[in-house]
Amino acid sequence: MKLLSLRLHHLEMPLVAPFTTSFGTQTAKRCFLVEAQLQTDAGEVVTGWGENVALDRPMYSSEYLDGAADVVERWLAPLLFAADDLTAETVGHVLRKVVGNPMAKASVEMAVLDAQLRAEGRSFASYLGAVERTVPSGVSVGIQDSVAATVGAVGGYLDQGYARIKLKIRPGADVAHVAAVRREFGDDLPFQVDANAAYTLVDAAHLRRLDEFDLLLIEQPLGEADIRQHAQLARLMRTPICLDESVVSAEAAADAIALGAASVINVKPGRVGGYLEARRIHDLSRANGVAVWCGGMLETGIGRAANAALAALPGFTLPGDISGSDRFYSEDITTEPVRMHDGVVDVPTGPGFGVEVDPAKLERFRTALVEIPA
Ligand code: OSB
Ligand code: MG
Repeated sequence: MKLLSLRLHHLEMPLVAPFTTSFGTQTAKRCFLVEAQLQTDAGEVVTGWGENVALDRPMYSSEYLDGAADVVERWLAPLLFAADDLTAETVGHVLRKVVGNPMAKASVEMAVLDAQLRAEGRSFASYLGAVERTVPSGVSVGIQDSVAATVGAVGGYLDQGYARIKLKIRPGADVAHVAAVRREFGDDLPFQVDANAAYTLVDAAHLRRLDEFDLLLIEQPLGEADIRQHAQLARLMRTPICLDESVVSAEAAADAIALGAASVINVKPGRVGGYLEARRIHDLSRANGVAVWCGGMLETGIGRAANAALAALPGFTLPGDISGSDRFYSEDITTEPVRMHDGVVDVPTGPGFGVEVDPAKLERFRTALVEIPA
């Protein structure tokens, strides 16, 4: 294929409620969608959509939204336009000289992949070799101001039918909240926590207090670079250690597994540089007996649809952060919102990612449209 045009649609969408993690509170979602037009070898012109998941502040990852847009415009787009024989599988190679910036790379690879699959009339799930038609839907619950509010928020999501609760924690809002949720909702609740790197190894004795609550896992207790320290913490705790921020590539996953730093990995396609690298991490983890699950970055209906297909691979044995559109948005940008029903989300079956951008909603939420010159 040959890339004909590349446009960035910058969006701002209000959240239904503020979302608080150990690194801050978010009240709106800013992101950009990548619209790529390609010409196939048969001469057909096809359009594909990608989504950039970088947050607007560099507090989850060093990559942040405006930086990612700049990288796409100034450094990735020229390489893509210069490629004569572009496929989703070669995007990574074409972009190899640009160091890092996985979220920027993932968003353009995603658009090329969607276009390629649409040209073939093939669904992303079929392309991946997905084996499930639905995937269990977990929800990520933000840090609340009080233990009572945490119990209330969790209860609300369980009433809706979510299959698994992930509670955000930070020092000062951890053991008491976890204990209350366990007490209120019982030992059978699939329940895990996410610290977003808020602790240090010095906190090991404190973190060990979480062991008695039989959590599925604790996600990223320590810093992004602390692979060895996570391995040390894993020897001190019974709760399985899951890495999120630290796993920025298949190589990082291989190191974490070899060092015993993770018995579970949260796979976020954006964080690792794209869906193809995400599948490589799935394959590697599966071969090493490490469980994976699909994380989320408050994606719109586009990213969530793609995540649902990824999570339908056989190694995704734990429920993902694949909640319905209404968990974060009163209105999504796709013609059909992602729906959680009976604790699951359906894996899309249509060509490409199987969802369509609604032009009216796109216009409503769009703050800027950038046409990148070829
Ligand atoms: O750590 O998993 C995380 C959102 C933004 C940044 C980091 C994380 C999250 C979430 C949201 O937990 C999960 C979702 O999109 O549903
Ligand atoms: Mg996380």
